[in-house]
Amino acid sequence: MHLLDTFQYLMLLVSLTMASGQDTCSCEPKMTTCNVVPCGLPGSNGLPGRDGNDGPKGEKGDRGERGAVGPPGKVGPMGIKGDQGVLGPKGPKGDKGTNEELISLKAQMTAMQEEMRKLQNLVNTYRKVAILFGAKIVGEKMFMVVVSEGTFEEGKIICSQRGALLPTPKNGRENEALKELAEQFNKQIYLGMSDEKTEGTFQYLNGETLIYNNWASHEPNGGRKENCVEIYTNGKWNDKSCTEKRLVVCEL
Ligand code: MMA
Ligand code: CA
Repeated sequence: MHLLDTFQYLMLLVSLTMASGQDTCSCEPKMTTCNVVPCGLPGSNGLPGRDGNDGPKGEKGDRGERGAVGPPGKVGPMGIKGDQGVLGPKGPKGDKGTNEELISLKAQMTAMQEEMRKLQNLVNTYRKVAILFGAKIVGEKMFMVVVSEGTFEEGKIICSQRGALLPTPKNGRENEALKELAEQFNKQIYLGMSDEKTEGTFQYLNGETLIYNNWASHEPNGGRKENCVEIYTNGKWNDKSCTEKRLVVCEL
């Protein structure tokens, strides 16, 4: 009983001290009516209230800073062809020809030389044959007696049948060779020319103009009656009727 009294007494003192230490009283008015204990101990703070509603929309902000560089775009169309480049440097020297090629070429040369030699021998043989048969060879031309007598027209046919022509001496050497035949047979020979087409203008039978002549003095003098040409045994030329019989000589 004695302890309880002491405790109650102490509690009373604490309460009085605390009450007198406060400047204002935040108690409810009802509490002030309290006679013995004017205010209770203050309660702990309550929980925070709910968030308020959204505020009004703010003003437009300032322009942002320039962004980073974007990725590259698609490849563009092909450009026009460029100019030709400058000449490149000279290439290296080629390989030396093979020995086999050289040997082959030499063999071909030797074969050709042998062929040439055979042909030359054959030509020489034919020349001898032609001379044996009385032919006159002048350079690449050959005159040959074929028939002892024939007119101009007959002679043309005879030579043509042998793949030859009536003789046409075109220089002094050729004329001399033909003259020797005339001299040898002691007969005049018709030449392969005429002025039948154009009186007074003698032409070769292919129509070309004469490039050489050996007219005797005062020849040609026969007019329209003498359209052919004969070579005398002295080598001189005379215009003559075409229907005489003459030594037929052909030219090859
Ligand atoms: C013959 C005849 C002519 C020639 C003369 C030359 C008489 O005619 O061959 O063609 O011109 O002789 O004297
Ligand atoms: Ca004449």
